[in-house]
Amino acid sequence: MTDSTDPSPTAGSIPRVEARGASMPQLGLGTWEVEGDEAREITEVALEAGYRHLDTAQLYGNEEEVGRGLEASGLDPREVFVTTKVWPDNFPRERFRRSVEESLEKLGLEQVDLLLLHWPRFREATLEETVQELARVHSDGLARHVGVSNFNIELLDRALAAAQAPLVTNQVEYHPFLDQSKLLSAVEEREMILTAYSPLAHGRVPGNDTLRQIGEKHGKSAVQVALRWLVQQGTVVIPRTSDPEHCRLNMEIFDFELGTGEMERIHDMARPDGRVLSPRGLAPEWD
Ligand code: 1BO
Repeated sequence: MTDSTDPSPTAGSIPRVEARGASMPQLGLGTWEVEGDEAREITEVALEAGYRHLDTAQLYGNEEEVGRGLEASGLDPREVFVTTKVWPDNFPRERFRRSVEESLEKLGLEQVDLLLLHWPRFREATLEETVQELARVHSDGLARHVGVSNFNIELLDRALAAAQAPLVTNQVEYHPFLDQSKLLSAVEEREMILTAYSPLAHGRVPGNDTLRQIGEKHGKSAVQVALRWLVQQGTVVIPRTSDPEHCRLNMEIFDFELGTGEMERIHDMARPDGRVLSPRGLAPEWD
């Protein structure tokens, strides 16, 4: 590992998107299902490669390892945008704040950059009560920014109406096989950012012929084309990987541009059954 006096040549090359006072690096490292030493190691690899955005969650069970990777990178934590998410079991008031404090302890941080409600499941606390708890930890300084994940437009509007803090993002599944045009427009109209998780559609992207053909013209892979298609729509993208080479290659998406026809050709790949993640009991009625 290099130390902080020897930054990667690509550090700082990732564009940022701004909304409601937040400035998010447009590419982040997704860490869902990356655990233990792998999570620590890939965090270090990503930061050394130039990533400055890490995405974790209470559910992932890897906040401690992500925090250790961040510490081992030698970077000033203020240079890295860290997101975590509160699991619905912790939405009730008596558990919410304590759970966020535990997340911070595991991450080794005094504050996260972004704190999200992970899924819109409101059993013991209403959406409105939960959003108020989110706003409270924001105003108490535990999170610089707050937002939601997996919200449909109706839930998003209820959250915005209840929130006493700006909600900066809705983090949802988005990739070429899923039409998210309605939600993306709604998020943009509300001056928020859409963060795209599962951008590689759980392995469906790499072997796709259309993406490969488009990539050949640009000297890029199908994966890089899909990621580029997402960032070119103004979204933040958080591909998950535990493979150091993939992690580095996922960064090489800011040196080429897809034409209008290519963008449309990829939009046309969306299918009604394109969604890969919709857990029963957690997922809302999708738009
Ligand atoms: C239950 C799936 C979580 C992905 O963020």
